Amino acid sequence: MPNTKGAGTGEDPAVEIVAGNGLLHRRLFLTRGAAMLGAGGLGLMTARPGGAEPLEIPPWMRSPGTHMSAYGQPSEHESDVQRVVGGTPNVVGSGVSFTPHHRLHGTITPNSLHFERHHSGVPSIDPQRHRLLIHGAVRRALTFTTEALLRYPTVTRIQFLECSGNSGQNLGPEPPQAPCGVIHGLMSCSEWTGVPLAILMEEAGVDPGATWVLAEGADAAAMSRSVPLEKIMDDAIVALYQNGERLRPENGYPMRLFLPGWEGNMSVKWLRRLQVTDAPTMTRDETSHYTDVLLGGKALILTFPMEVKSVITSPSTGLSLGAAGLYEITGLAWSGLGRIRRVEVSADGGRTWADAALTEPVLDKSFTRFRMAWRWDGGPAVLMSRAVDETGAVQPTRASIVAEHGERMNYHNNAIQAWSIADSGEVSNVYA
Ligand SMILES: Nc1nc2c(c(=O)[nH]1)N[C@H]1C(S)=C(S)[C@@H](COP(=O)(O)O)O[C@H]1N2
Ligand SMILES: [Mo]
Repeated sequence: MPNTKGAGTGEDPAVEIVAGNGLLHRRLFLTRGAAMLGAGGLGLMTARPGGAEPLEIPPWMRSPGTHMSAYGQPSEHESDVQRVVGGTPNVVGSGVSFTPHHRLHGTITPNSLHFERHHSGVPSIDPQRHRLLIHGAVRRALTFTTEALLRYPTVTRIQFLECSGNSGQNLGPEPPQAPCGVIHGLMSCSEWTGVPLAILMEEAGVDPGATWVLAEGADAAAMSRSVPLEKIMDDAIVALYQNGERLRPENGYPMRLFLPGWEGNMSVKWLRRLQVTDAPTMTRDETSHYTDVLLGGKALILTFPMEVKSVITSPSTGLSLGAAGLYEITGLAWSGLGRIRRVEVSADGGRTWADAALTEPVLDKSFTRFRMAWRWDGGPAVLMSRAVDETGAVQPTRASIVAEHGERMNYHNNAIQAWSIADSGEVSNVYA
């Protein structure tokens, strides 16, 4: 791998090329980085060396601004940063809305932009009438009001939620030319606060020999999934708060099951019933859907974790590069099996790779933001990212997933995403 100080840049010997087609050492983002970007003549951004001209006094400085507001809204200049809403033809209330990751930064998804997946619309639930029942193979069945649950001890964790259908479009024969947030927008990351289910299960007294729990939602679909008791007792919560405020109706108000790292479908929203059993119930949602076809027509069922994955959110389709020069390549990496250990980036379609900088904190089963400095020479490039998690699992190629499952696979696509940059700066989705 090339590792030559200053090679090819001609300006600053500290600018170290770390891989083909202009990838620069992540040191650029550390202490000296900022100064170097200006001093190095890398053509970054548009800041002009300061002249002596005084700044104008704009209209908004000439009179006081508007009043306080009871519930804040984004700037009117950002009103086009929205979820992309899609429905299922002829099925009332069924559909998805996608988080516009190509317009966001950091790792926390604002509640108003959290993705949605509903099988039968968003129920309008009166929290006073809602009940959560724990029953089945327990010493005593328990019914909780919302008010009662709000008095239990809670835990708070920053974790992602990803639909197992996320990125499924990329398994089709042609790469979809849609924004990053539409191809990969069935995932979001929030700070979730809720009651550990272990506490509630201990109160109910689980029978020895019980191994599974059926979770059912209070929507018109009564969506339900079977969850191994081990997961319920490990890190499952009944989530009540999302990024500090009570859950939004579309994300499960007044309470949802939240299963860190597992396919989104199992985090049953509007949770109303947990039945302790000694086998999976084999509900509609875990047999007809959410199964992973294999070549030859067999299918895997009950495949729970969302495995190691990453995606470059900028640059990505729909965004266009301007002049040649220095760019920040940035994106998200996550794993349902633990922390992200490493993210590598390639600018030459996977021939050479270099380590991206990971933004702290790198949390368990959470989004991790990565950054890579890139000097675009104005020619064609193919950008890719490849994540490794703390179990050592490496994000696979699309080709390896297709070899195992064929192109009829819909779920659990954690393949490497490639974005092609044309001379014009236009970005498109390619299979590489
Ligand atoms: N009761 C109920 N729970 C549900 C669903 C649903 O339609 N009904 N959708 C599931 C699916 S497929 C996913 S991916 C996640 C989506 O959660 P979100 O809408 O909060 O993003 O919720 C899951 N829980
Ligand atoms: Mo989903």
